[in-house]
Amino acid sequence: MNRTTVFRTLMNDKGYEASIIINRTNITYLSGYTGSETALFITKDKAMFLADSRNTLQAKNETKGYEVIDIGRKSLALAAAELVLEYGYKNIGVETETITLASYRLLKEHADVNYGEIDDILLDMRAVKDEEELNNIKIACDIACDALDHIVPILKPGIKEIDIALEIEYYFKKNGSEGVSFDTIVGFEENAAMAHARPSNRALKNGEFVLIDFGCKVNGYCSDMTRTFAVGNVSDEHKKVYATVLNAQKAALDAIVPYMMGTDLHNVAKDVITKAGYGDYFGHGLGHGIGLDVHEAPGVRPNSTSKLVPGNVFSVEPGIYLERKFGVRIEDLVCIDKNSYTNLIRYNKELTIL
Ligand SMILES: [Mn+2]
Repeated sequence: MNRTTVFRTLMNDKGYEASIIINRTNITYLSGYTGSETALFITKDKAMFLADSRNTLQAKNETKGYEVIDIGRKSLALAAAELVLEYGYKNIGVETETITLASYRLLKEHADVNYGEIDDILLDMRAVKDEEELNNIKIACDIACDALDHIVPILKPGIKEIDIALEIEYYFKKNGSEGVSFDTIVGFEENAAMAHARPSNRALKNGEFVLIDFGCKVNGYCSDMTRTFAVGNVSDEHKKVYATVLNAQKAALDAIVPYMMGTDLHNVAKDVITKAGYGDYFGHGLGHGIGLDVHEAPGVRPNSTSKLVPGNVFSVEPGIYLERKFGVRIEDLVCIDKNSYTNLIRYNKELTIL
């Protein structure tokens, strides 16, 4: 069954006669279209693709099973509202996390019916990867590992954070990926204590940690990995914190069982870090799903209601962040299968002193 058919069934089960899809990732996932500024109108028996003249040709080329409608100079919301009226539907699904208040008001003004949420249907569908999706993610992971091999030789005192980020991004585009899946994070020593450090002109010194968190895209699918390297003689505290993060990451990987709760997996890593005395310095969730978006379902964090089911791909990335000192994070991506899991990142994570 194709994705649009599956979605339609789930949408009908929720009581919606039609849905308006505007989220770019969801549009790509359902229709295959890779551009922007379009919408889908999916009913019980029709699948329509709304676009203006800039995008209609691309839509015809990339989509299958969709009737491409040229909306002229109308806004997408107005064109969708007119379809709601034309078909006389009363219950319409929308992506509440994506639609703007302005678009919602416009819909209500022109077609005053009930609009409800369908976000979870698509998040849950996207969370379970098919073989082709998984293969794209695997290739993206392999390219990222190769990129890391490529830049390790330049991790020497004097190099700047931005130089490393630039080199990784250049490598990605030169070696079969579409480019980065998110802005490359490179943090030296005290900058690594900021989980999402922006690469700066800070030059590397002997005895420091280098945290690199990065990923690329292949056919729209993201990879994401983090490694922390030591350059020269790092202190015992550096080593202790690194060992703690590594133990937490390994404990979490060992604990993965299909159908467990994401929040339980988070707690495995959190407990290791807490017992070592660093519980207050691991503030973020252990992991996140990944696919067409770099952050998607399932959630592997406190209070997540996600169950980790076969086909899920997510990160396992504990970290410890010591303000004004340094930070460590180690991140792999795993895919759950019927009995266990596969680690998609094949890259050394024992402490490497360069
Ligand atoms: Mn991540």
